[in-house]
Amino acid sequence: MGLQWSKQPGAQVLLLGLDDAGKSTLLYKLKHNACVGTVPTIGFNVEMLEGRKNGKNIAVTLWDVGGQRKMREHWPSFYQDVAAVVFVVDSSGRQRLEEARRELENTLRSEHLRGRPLVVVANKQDVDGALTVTEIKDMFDLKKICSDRDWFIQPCSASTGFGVEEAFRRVVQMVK
Ligand SMILES: Nc1nc2c(ncn2[C@@H]2O[C@H](COP(=O)(O)OP(=O)(O)OP(=O)(O)O)[C@@H](O)[C@H]2O)c(=O)[nH]1
Ligand SMILES: [Mg+2]
Repeated sequence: MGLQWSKQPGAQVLLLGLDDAGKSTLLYKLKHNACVGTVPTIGFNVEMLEGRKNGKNIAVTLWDVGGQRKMREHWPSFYQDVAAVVFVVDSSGRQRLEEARRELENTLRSEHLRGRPLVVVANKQDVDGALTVTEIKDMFDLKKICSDRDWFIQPCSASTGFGVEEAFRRVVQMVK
């Protein structure tokens, strides 16, 4: 990572996505199994979790970087040594999906992230009328933009906890 001074052991996993997607809510649900009130992230939050892979415990460091437009220009300083990317999407409305798609596509173009696995988290599935994983997969054209990496799309609600553990398990399975 750009932040070598604070580099943590184990797999470094980056949580990205537009502002308001639910990245910090997801992070704290995973870490504390609690739905904490969040404020927009200026900078980043970082938490360590234990995952289980091939019968062994592995340390996973989750970097939750702010998604506001001004913050996105700092995303690339987190790309070095990343084992996997989690891209969180607000599935509750269509208005910002194109913006999210563009940011994801842009992120995946980075040389540092070449071949790194991607888990798209289709968050806010608790909201009535939320887009399904199939709709998001198609809108993002995930098959095409992820032709050179492992990927998975996970329905989730960071608020209720639905799909949260599954998303984390997927990430752990996919890191090299
Ligand atoms: N209904 C619903 N609301 C959610 C869910 N996840 C997060 N939210 C809400 O969405 C808002 C934004 O959540 P955050 O976790 O702060 O979003 P973020 O992606 O960290 O935003 P930035 O830090 O600005 O990038 C908050 O009001 C959350 O309570 C969810 O699964 N369902
Ligand atoms: Mg945040």
